[in-house]
Amino acid sequence: MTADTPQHGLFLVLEGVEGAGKTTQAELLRHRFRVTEVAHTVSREPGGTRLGEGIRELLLERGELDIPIESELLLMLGARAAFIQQVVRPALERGEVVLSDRFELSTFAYQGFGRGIDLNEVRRLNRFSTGGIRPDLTLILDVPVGHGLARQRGAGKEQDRFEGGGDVFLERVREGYRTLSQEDERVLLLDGSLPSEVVHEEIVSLLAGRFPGRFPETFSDASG
Ligand code: Z5A
Repeated sequence: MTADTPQHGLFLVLEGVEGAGKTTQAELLRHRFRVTEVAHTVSREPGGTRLGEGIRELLLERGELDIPIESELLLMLGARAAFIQQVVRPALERGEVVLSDRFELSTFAYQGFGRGIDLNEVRRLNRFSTGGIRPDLTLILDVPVGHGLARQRGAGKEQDRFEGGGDVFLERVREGYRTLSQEDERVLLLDGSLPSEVVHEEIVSLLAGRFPGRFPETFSDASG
């Protein structure tokens, strides 16, 4: 949120290493928002806009491209500027709940802790791309790296550039997330290795408790 932009909606983010269950939880929440008539926008990063989906394809599917880590960072942030301007800010101004599958903590964890780019520089450039809009709450689904990768293999997902970085890289990313969760009260670490339905119910009761009056009573009662 910037000083000159009233933010009426609620901005929520799911984070975590590969296979942590972000997409699964985003879909469960999308369903819950729909059945309880909570106005919402669910999206993802990189992506969510035409530009962002184009950048996503470049970064994730064009393995033949040699992308320096500085370019990787700037591409993520280029996608983010469009995501904020075209998706997040308008939805917040409409008063909706915005739920994003990944956002700025991914950049801090992957490009900062993982790739080793100076974290202060990453944060500075990130602020430029977001215009200062920040999530009200970020939930990190924490799972051991091997556990998440095994889930993805089980789902038949092919390796992308980031998984190709190897276990050491992904361990740094996971540790990065854990460190970041200790620095900001708007960032919480959840156990993502529990069954999906259990994680979902924990998220729902956490949201209802953290933002009283923001969700209808049916939100915590609706059976998934
Ligand atoms: N990236 C970056 O470097 N910097 C940035 O700033 C941003 C991103 C924004 C985006 O890919 C890549 O971009 C990402 C970081 C980088 N790196 N990679 N790779 P992505 O977000 O599309 O990729 P992902 O994290 O690999 O997403 P994913 O495969 O979709 O994982 P997920 O969403 O966390 O998991 P899922 O799809 O919900 O579940 C995976 C499987 O596990 C599936 O079969 C589920 O049914 C199963 N699952 C899910 N939850 C459970 C539980 N609780 N128990 C058992 N099984 C489960």
